[in-house]
Amino acid sequence: MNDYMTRVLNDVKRRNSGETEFIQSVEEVFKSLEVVINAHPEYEKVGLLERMTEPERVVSFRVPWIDDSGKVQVNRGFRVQFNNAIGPYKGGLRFQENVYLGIMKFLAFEQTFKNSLTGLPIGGAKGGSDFDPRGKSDFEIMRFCQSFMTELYRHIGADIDVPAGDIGVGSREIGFLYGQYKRITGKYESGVITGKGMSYGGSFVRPEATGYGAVYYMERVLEHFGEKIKGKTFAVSGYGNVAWGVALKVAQLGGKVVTLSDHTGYIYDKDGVITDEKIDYMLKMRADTSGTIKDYAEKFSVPFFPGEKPWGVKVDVVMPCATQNEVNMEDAKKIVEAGVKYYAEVSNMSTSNDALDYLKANCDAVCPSKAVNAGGVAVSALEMTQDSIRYNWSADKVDSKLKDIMTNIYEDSVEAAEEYGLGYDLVAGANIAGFEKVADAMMAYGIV
Ligand code: 2IT
Repeated sequence: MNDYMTRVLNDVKRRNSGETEFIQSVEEVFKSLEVVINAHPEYEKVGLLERMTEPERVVSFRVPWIDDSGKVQVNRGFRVQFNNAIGPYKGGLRFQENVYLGIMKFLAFEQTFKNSLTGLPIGGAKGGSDFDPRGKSDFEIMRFCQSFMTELYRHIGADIDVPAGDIGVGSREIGFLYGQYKRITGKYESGVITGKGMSYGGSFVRPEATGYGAVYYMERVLEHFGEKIKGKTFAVSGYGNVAWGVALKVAQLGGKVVTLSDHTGYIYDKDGVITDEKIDYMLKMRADTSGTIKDYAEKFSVPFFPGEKPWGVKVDVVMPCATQNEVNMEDAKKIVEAGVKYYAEVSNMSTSNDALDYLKANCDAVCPSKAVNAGGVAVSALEMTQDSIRYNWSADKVDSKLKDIMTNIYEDSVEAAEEYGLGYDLVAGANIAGFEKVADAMMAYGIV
């Protein structure tokens, strides 16, 4: 890394001490950008990287709510508005026990580059809370969401900042959040949040979009190697919305997902998660937050491996779909040993930085989350468009736009890496292509 980048990185480490995920994501992006920064000495003169690595605004707030037993509970809420150079802030809300500022900042930083890659006019943000939705009643979830929105509403708007879902925030939570926003503001401003139900301003294909988009991206990668999804086996982690969309699209295209997992272990289904019954069962498991992945093993009589991750299973493609840092160096070695050729992160920053380098050196293709999972937020941006014209496009129309967007992301990434002499490097290419559009806009604005 050159002197300028080393200096900025050291400042980031000092200023965000203890926020390991955020520092990790900045380091990962910087590795790819050295060639670009070397070619553009004007960036250092205007402190571009210093500004790009400092969020424009961070809001942290108290979320008090009352549980079913009448006890007062308090959680911490966040919204990190990282960068709105190319459009209103946009990014999901995550409700999970481990949420703290370091996770919010890494997700908002990644989101900035991801949203740029979609080619659509959206800036980067993320929010959430350390609220743990597991085992909570619907009314507890509702009271929490209402309290959360009672603070958040003053920071968001259709042209300001547009939240959506992430881990722990699905259609039920989006409904409660939007209902409270509408009540507080007295406005029907559907473009203020995405992932809405179809009866109140949602978009067809938004629930499937992240998983479908990831598989469309993988189709392009396989095409590059003269291969197809048909007949391929996939190891997937998680069993939530993202894993569900992947399983569904892979099955439609004649491949099969053979593993699913959660924090308790993984299941191996050699016949594949391909029937409607199995794919619908994933939705049922997700709705019932008290269950675990073992329920799938029992229901369909397949093996369950307690306490283990699905890395090391012999498959053609590995797609982590659960959470950050779910593939570390030890896991990466198992993946390579199993002869896996294609590795695509679907969950944000699925891989530790050393493991990502190791996989890049040993697999035919390694695909970064900010490109692979961008279909979710891309369809969110299409939802915003439909909200603004007060008209719904058909599912086929949204799906075909999603496919085009994923193809463009793939091609832009390939070209960006080639332009800087890096060869077929989808990780560097995504970082460079995502960075360039944001950088151009920031250069136009002067020092802001
Ligand atoms: O990580 C992500 O891109 C999301 N959780 C979706 C964000 C969005 O605004 O749809």
